[in-house]
Amino acid sequence: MSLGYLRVVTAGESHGPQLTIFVQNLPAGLPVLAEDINVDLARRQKGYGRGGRQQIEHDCVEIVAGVRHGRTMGGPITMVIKNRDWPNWQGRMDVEPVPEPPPPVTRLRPGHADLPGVVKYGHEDVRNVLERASARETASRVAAGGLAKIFLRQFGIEIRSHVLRVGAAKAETPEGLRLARQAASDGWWTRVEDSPIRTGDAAFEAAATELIKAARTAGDTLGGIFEVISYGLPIGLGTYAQWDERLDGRLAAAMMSIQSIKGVEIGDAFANAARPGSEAHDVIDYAPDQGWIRPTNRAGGLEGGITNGAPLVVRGAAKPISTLIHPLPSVDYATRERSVAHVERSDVCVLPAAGVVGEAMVALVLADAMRLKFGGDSLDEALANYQHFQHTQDQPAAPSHG
Ligand code: EPS
Repeated sequence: MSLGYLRVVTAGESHGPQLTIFVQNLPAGLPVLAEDINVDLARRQKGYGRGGRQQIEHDCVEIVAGVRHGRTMGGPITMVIKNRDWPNWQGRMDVEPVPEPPPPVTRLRPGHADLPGVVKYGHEDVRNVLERASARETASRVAAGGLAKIFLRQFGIEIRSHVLRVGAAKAETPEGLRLARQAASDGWWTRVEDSPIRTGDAAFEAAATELIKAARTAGDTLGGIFEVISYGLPIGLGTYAQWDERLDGRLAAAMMSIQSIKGVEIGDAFANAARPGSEAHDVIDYAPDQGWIRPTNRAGGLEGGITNGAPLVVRGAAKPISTLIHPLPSVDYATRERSVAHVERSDVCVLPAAGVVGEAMVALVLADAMRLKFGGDSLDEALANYQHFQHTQDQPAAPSHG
């Protein structure tokens, strides 16, 4: 992924030996410990509705380049996550030719990359598609996003996520959660981190758990919606000046690139579409001791493609994942005869994990926007530039006598 300035490349197959992650253009001097990234990798692995694979994996990164004695040096950072499932796939996923290749996967799964993937790349074996299309790759994004979060934390920026919907079940969220980082919300976020659905709403947690249980029994899967809220952002990230530098567009692209995510909402986008303008926008106020005040945050923290100082609110809608234990009608790619889709071990609902991946993608976009705005080859230089800009915000413009 190439954003404006940060570069992130991920490599690796779901059942290959390892995932490899490159992140380029973070400043030198950033304090980075593998254990800080591992916290997020563990959060991504939790959640009710995952399949058997998560019992096998215990994701942790090894940082192999770009960091010395716990600080970045300014060069590309390279990280590796070993696949613990790899030994079970030897003979089937070897890099070298094998004397007896395994039978190919040929029964196409509707909704997966299987059909367009084999046609596009000229493969005979759907496994050559599904190994890379797999959402296993999201572990790499969480590792890259973990670095971005460490960078953002230096500026007091904090990113949270929770699940708003699983199938037909919907969460109720507390008043004020999207208005500012408030101590009153701490209890909510603690409950989210402890919840197997990643919600603070106990009734929703129970309803979602029942729905996932029923879907598993039926051999079915469930989608839903998660929300990522970023607190502590300065005014001024992104720009209206060029279409492809608007932050809304970059966030939407990053979110839509997550496997299974088919819709993105910023702030109250869909509710605003049904409101008159007088009820859709956030009025502006100012107090010398508080700065700019927005009593509502329907815009979700962005105006004109630029952060406006309010929390950034981004939602992702996930389709139900496409590997069904009770498979849909399909066609065998080798024979072109009607068949049912290929079945392999998979998850029933990935919403809790998807929110953690969403945090990572938002973190990467925001870290990129911070790098573009404040620059700096070292963290100290970036912080000094940031503080200078924030200081200029504290000064009311001189009254005009013209
Ligand atoms: C996935 C299928 C399952 C998931 C996997 C994504 O893997 P497996 O085929 O090994 O059971 O568990 O996600 C992960 C391994 C992960 O770490 O998130 C798929 O087809 O997308």
